[in-house]
Amino acid sequence: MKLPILYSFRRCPYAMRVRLAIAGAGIQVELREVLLRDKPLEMLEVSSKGTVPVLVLPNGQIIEESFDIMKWALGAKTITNNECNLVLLCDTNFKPWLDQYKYPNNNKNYNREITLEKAGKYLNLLEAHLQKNKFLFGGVRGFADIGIAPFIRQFANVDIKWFLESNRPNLIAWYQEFIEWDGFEIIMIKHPRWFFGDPITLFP
Ligand SMILES: N[C@@H](CCC(=O)N[C@@H](CS)C(=O)NCC(=O)O)C(=O)O
Repeated sequence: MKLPILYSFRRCPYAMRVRLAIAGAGIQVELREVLLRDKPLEMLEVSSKGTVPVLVLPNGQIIEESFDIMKWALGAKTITNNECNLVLLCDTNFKPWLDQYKYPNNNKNYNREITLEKAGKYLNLLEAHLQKNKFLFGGVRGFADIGIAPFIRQFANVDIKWFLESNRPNLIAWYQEFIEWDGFEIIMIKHPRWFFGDPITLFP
């Protein structure tokens, strides 16, 4: 049976959220681990925008946004508007501040205080959700948790001391639960770079 093909990069948070959704949904795909600075032609032929993740379905349909791949995997009907909005806010609002924070040398006007204040607004919003429930929208890990956690992990890793000492106990507990979760470990298993003609790598 032909499987969907997932072009992925292990450390990309967009690809991580998609691998979490695929594994969580019990779907199996053919994984093609790419090198971002030398992307395979086979991937660029199906998705010229050149970002990972990209999913190629057996019927030839291409899904090239992580948000849409997550929805495909988990079933759009199971996801609420509130969950979607919190994930979209991560992508449009939080991620640009995360990039500034990760790569301060890319912006000569970089200001750490302003960046932390702006990113902190989104962290505060997550903290408010997590004061009510263990996960962002209830007692069970869902679309928003897996869609957002890889980005919070990246943020935390820039200055883990600052993150763990910030006054957001519920967010910190949620982050720690995520990084220690078996489901996260599974999607972070290392796979060699894919080349045309290689035997199929199944994921998960
Ligand atoms: N909006 C895209 C963003 C994906 C994205 O930017 N992925 C990065 C890696 S984390 C990428 O492929 N960048 C291209 C490059 O670095 O050449 C999505 O949600 O799938």
